Amino acid sequence: CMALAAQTKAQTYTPSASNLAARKTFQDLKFGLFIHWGIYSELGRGEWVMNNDHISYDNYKRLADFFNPQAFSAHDWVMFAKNAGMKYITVTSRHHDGFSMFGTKQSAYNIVDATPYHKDPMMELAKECKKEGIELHFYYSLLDWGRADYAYGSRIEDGKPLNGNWDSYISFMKKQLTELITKYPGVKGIWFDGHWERKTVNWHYDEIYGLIHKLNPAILVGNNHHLAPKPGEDFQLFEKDLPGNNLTGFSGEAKIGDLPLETCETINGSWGFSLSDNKYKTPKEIIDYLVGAAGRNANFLLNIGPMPNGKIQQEFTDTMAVVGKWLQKNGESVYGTRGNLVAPQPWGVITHKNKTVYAHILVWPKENYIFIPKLKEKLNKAMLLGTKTAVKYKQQEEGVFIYLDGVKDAPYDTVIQLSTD
Ligand code: JFZ
Repeated sequence: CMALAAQTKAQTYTPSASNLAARKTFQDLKFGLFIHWGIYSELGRGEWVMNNDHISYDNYKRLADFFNPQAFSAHDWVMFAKNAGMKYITVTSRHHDGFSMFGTKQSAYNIVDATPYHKDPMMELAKECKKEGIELHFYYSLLDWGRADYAYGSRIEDGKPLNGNWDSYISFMKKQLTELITKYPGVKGIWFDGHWERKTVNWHYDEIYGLIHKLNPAILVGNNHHLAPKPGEDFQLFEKDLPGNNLTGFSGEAKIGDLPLETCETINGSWGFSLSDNKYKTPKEIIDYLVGAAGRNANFLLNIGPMPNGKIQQEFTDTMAVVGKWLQKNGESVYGTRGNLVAPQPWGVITHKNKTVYAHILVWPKENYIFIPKLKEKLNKAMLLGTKTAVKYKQQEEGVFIYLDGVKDAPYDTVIQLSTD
C-alpha cells in the first residue's frame, strides 16, 4: 500500500501557485538568449569537440589549465541580451564534457578550482541578471562523457550503467542542482539536456524534479528529451524546431502538451563557439523565427557561443542590434502576447494580447490583401502598428480580409494592429 502510494505520487505533480505565476511571466518574456560557453570554446570547433575529435578525457581536461577568460564581463553579456530585446538568459552551467562552469563543491573539475581564472562567471551573471531585471535559467547536462560513475559507453541493465555507479551519479547531480538553486540569486529555471543518450536508464526524475521544486517551487523545469512532457516539468522545449513544424529528432512519442513552449535555434550553425562557422542568420531570419514562434505560442531562445576570452563576436552584436531596434518599435506585438488564435498562414502569423490582435506579414503576398480565417472577435479598427495609418478591412463569417493597397511592405515584418474592443 505504501509502495503504491509512492508510485501514484510520482505520477502526479501539482505546480504551486508561484510556479503557475512564473510560467505566465515566462510566456510573457518571449525572447531569450541561450549561451553555450565552456572550456571547449577554446578550440573553436563547437561544444562536441571532445567527442567528435576523439580527445581522451585526460587530454581534454588540460583545456582547463589554459582557460582564462579575462575579457569576460557579465555586464556585457546582459547588455548584449538587453540591446537585442531579450528578456532572459539560459546559460550552460555544465555541458556534456562534465566541466562545471560554476564554483561547485561536488567536483574539483570546475572553473574556480581547475582554471587559472579562479572566478565564478555564473555567480557574476546571476547577480548582474538580477540587477538588470533579466531572468536566468541554467542549462544542465544529464549526460557526462568523463565521470567514472556515469560510465559513458557502458551497457545499461535494470536502469543502470553496468560499469558505473548510478546512485553516486544521481546523488552528484542532486547536490550540484541544490548548489545552483540555493547559492545563485534569482535562478528561475533549469534546462536539462542529454536524456536521449540513455533512453533506458532510470533518470530518477521524480526525485530530481521533486528536489528542485522543494528547494524553490517556482523554478521552471524543462528537459530536451524530445518526448511528451513528464510529471514535474513546467515548460516544453523544442530544439531547432518551431513547435509543430517538423519535430526534429523527436520520437513518435512526442506531442505538444499544454505547458508553456520554448524553441531554440543557433545564430549561426553552432551552439559552442566555432571558428569556421560563418552561416550567420540575418536579422530577417531571426525576426521571422521569433515572430513565428510567438504566433505558435512559443518563446524563442536564440543561442550564441561566446569566444574563449569571454567576448561575444562582433557579427552577433551587429545582427542583434538590428533585431533589438526592431523590437523597440514593434515589441508590443510580441512581448506578453499569446499565439495559436489562428493557425499560421502563408503570409505570416497572428499574435494577440488583451483585446488587440496583431497580424504579422512576414512574406508579402501576391494579392493586395491577406485573409485571416475564423477570427471570431468583432473588429472595430485596423491600423499599421506604430502609425496613425488606418488599414481597410472587411469582416465576414469565414474571416477577415485586410486590404494592403497603400500599405508599404515594412522591413522584416509588417504588423497590422486589429482592435476588437
Ligand atoms: C543538445 C546538445 O547535445 C548540444 O550540444 C546542444 O547543447 C543542444 C542545445 O542540445 O543537442 C541535441 C540534443 C538531442 C538531439 C540532437 C541534438 N537529438 O535527440 O536528436
